[in-house]
Parts: sequence; structure tokens; C-alpha cells
Amino acid sequence: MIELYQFAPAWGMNLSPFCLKVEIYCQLAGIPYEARSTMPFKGPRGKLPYIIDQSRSVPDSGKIIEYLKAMYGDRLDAQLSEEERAMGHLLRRVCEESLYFAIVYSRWLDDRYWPKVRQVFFGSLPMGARSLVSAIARHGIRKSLIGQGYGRYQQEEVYEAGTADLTAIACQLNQRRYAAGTRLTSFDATLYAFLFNILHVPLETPLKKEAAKHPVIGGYLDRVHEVLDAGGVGHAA
Ligand SMILES: N[C@@H](CCC(=O)N[C@@H](CS)C(=O)NCC(=O)O)C(=O)O
Repeated sequence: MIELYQFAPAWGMNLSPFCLKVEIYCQLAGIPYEARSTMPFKGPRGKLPYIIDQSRSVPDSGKIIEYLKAMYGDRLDAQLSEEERAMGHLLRRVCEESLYFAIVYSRWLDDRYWPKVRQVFFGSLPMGARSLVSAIARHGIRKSLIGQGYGRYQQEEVYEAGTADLTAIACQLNQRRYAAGTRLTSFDATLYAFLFNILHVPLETPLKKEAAKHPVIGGYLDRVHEVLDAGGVGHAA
């Protein structure tokens, strides 16, 4: 059984889009796994998720999916045309290389949402440790966002960037049933994980308000959810 190492659930859900992406991929592809809660510093690259399969440790959501395809068959993407693959790739990059950092900003740096986020992530720590550990973690995130770029923006500029990403995603979803076209693929694991983490997390951020303005985004999440409820689309290789 594949062990998937990720953050413990918070608000009853998986608040890490990269970890949720791997869960959704496994569920769509019909690959059994066991979720294990851990902390990033315990992972081979200091980030989550990573998996352990047959004593082998594989970090990074993208590499994990490549590994799973190689080991258990490419159950979702084998039939993709070059054009479909390109569209899926572009949507994935928008989510992972841009939208992700707007989500991180909204949770960790925006003072309107930080108290709620601090409570859910650090609330179980004893009072003294809670302030210190959460301040250190917030400082680390601020530094990484400054390195990435969004940490140097004005607040409204970060949300303008995130809004532009969501508008572009909604426009694409208006033209196709799933990320790459008519079939569910690995790219939907990414798209679902990121959009879910905006629309279903109990923080009324500008990103959530923007996503809610595009019914096509909620409709897409519902469509994928139906397939997940039905047990995914993957068949044993
Ligand atoms: N490229 C990595 C990104 C993973 C990532 O950024 N994970 C975040 C959580 S969503 C993390 O572990 N952050 C902790 C840290 O940077 O200390 C992947 O696709 O798995």
C-alpha cells in the first residue's frame, strides 16, 4: 500500500493543494493509498507531499504522479493528444506557479485571515509556543513570498494577479468539460485541488469571492466530485 505523507487535515479538509492533488490523482486513477500526517521538515525535500512505496521515498507531487504512472500504468493520460496535454500543462502551471502563491499570501500574510489560519494550524500548541512557532512560520512564508515576488506586491496587486488567473481558468472551463478536454486526466487532479482550496475553505478571501463569481468553477468541482464519489475512472493496469 502506498503511504502518502501530508499535513494533518484542518477544518476537516486537506488544506495543501499539492497534497490534495496527489490524493485526487490516486482516487481518480483507482490507486489505493494510506494518508499519513507529518510535517514538511520530515520529508526528503523539506516539503509535502511525499510518498513511500515499496521502501522507496518519492517527493514532489509532479514526480509522485510520474512515478505512479510508471509503476501502476498511465491510467488517465495515455490517450491525450499533444494539444490536450499542452492545455492541461498550461492550466497546471497557472495553478502551481502563480495561483498557489496568491493562496499562500491570503492565508499567511493577509491580516484579515491570518488569525483564523493561525488558530487552525497552531491552535493545538500550548499558548506560549503557539505565538512563537506561528510567528516563525509566518516569517518563513513571508521570506519565501518575497523570493517568489508576490511578497513585494501591494495587497491588491496580489489579488489582481490571482483574479486574472481565476478568470483565465474560468474562460477555459467554459469551453471544455475537464482541464484538458472531454476526459478526466491527471491535470484535473491539480485543477480540482487548487480550485477546491479556494472555493471550499472557510476564508472569505478575494480569491474565493472571485471564484464564486464564475459558476463554471463550482460546476467543474461538482462534476469531478461526482466521479470521485463513483470511485474514479482508473482501471487496474
Ligand atoms: N513542487 C512541490 C511543492 C510542494 C509544496 O510547496 N508544499 C508545501 C505545502 S502546499 C510545503 O510543504 N510547504 C512547507 C514549506 O515550504 O516549509 C510539489 O509539487 O509537491
